[in-house]
Amino acid sequence: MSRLHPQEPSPVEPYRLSIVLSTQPAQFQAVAFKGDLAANLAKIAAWDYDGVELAIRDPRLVDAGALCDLLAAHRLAVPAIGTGQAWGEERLSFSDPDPAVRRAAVERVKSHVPLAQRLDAVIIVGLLRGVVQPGVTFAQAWAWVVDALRECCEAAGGQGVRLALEPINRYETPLVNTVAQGLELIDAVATPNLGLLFDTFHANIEEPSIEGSLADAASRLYHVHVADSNRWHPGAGHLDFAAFLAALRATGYTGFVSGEFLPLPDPDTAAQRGLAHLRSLVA
Ligand code: LER
Ligand code: MN
Repeated sequence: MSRLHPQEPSPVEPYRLSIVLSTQPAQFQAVAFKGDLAANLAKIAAWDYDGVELAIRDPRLVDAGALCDLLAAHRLAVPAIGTGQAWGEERLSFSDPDPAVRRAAVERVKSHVPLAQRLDAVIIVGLLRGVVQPGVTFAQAWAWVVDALRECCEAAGGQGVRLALEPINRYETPLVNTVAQGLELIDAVATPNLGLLFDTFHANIEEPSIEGSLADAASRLYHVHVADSNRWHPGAGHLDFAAFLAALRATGYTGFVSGEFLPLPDPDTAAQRGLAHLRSLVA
């Protein structure tokens, strides 16, 4: 299957598919691939994914030259860099009451910019925004997140890099659960290089209509995560991915659709079944 240039989506297969790959050990469960980077990239390319989304806790731990060589050897694009491990492993966040922690979170996001620019990847802000901590009001947490995003977006924008804010379900954070709240935050930050990441798993919990909220996100849709209703691979739950892909197409989105799902029944099977299910719907 031929890979597509970003500006030239095929009318037959408008979606390029990627899968989340962690460059370091991580506790977050919905990442199919952790461990041996070279072996995982080889497998993912052999299955005919078009790209990998890299979950990177700290760019200082990544040998960018070796990584780029491997990606080029396997002809894999990197549509996005995930930053949530800095929350999951280190508890860095934009909304921590400790200013030193907020500063470290902002600096961590800024430190992703050179690699993001090199790979032409968006930087994802998921759980790095944090939660509303005890003793902090929602308004205060929101204001800290606005300030942090503005600073990160200004630093990234100078290098032509975009940030994608991910609405996340209420069981993980109260800060931006829906597309509507995400658009409100984007308006408050008021920078041109901040958009949304739409994740079907979170949307299935939070959005009144998955297709309706996709349409609302359209002009600011920078990246997409797919997992089924049970966070297994697409096809393993009850989400209607044919309707989802049709609604996505209607937005004019031509970016990547990135698998972020549980490695079940095992990572290789999940990756292959998820890819096969999505491709069967657009074939
Ligand atoms: C990250 O992309 C995500 O979807 C969150 O559930 C992380 O906790
Ligand atoms: Mn996600």
